[in-house]
Amino acid sequence: MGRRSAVVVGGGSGIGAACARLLAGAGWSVTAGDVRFADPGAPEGIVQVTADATSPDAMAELVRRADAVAPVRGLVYSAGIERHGSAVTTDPAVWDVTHDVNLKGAYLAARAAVPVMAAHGGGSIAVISSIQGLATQKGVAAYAAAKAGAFGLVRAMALDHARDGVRVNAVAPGTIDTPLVRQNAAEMTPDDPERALREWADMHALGRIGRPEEVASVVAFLLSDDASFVTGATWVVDGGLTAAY
Ligand code: BMA
Repeated sequence: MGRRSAVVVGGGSGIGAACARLLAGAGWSVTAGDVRFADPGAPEGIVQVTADATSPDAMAELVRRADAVAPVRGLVYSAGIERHGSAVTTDPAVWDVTHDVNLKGAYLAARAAVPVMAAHGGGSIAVISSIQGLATQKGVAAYAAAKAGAFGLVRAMALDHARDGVRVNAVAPGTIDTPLVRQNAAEMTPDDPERALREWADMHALGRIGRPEEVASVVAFLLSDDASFVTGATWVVDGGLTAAY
C-alpha cells in the first residue's frame, strides 16, 4: 500500500493520542488536531496541528494539511468533553459546548474529510462515542445525549457515503484511563479520586478500567482494510461493563 494519511481529531491526549501513536506505528501518516497536546514534542510519524473541532474552517484546514502529506483515507474523531448535570441543572451554554465538541465536531470533520476520501477512492471513519450513549448514569444528560447522537450520525453517514467507498463506524468505550476520566473522578470524589477509579473498575466484568491503547487497537482495525465489510456499526470496548444489569 502507498502512503496514506489518517486525521485524528482530539489527538492531543487520551484515546485520540493513543490512536495517533498506534496508527503511526502501523504505517499511516498521522495528522493530529487538538486545542492542546499533552506531549508537545510530536512523536515520529505524527504532525500536530492546533485545531478547534467546533470550527468548520479548522476542520477543513486540518484535512487539507493531512492531504498535503499523503492522501487522506482515515479519520478518527476523538474530541470529547464531559460536563455534569441533569436536564434541569445543565446551563444551556454548557449543553451547547458539550454537543459542539462531542457531536457537531464529528459532523464538521466528516464534512471536510468525506469528499477528499471519496476523491481518493474511499476511506474509513471511526467516531469515538461512549458506552454512555447506550446506557448511562445520573447527572450526565448533555454528554449522554451527545454520545447517543453520535451513533445516529454514524449510521446516517454510513448509508450516505457507502457508495463512495467510505465506511463509518462508532466505538463505545467503557471507562478508560484518560484525562477526561481522571477529571471526572476528581470532580465526583474530590477527597479520594483513586477510590472513584477503583469503584468504576469494579463495575467492569474484567475488574479494571481500560487503557487508551485498548481502544486504539479497535480503531486501527476499523481503519484498516481488514475491516473492509464493516460499516454503520457500533463497536463496544467496555470490558464487560454493559454485559451486567
Ligand atoms: C465515559 C465517561 C467516563 C465513564 C465511562 C463509563 O464516557 O463518562 O467517565 O466512566 O463513560 O460510564
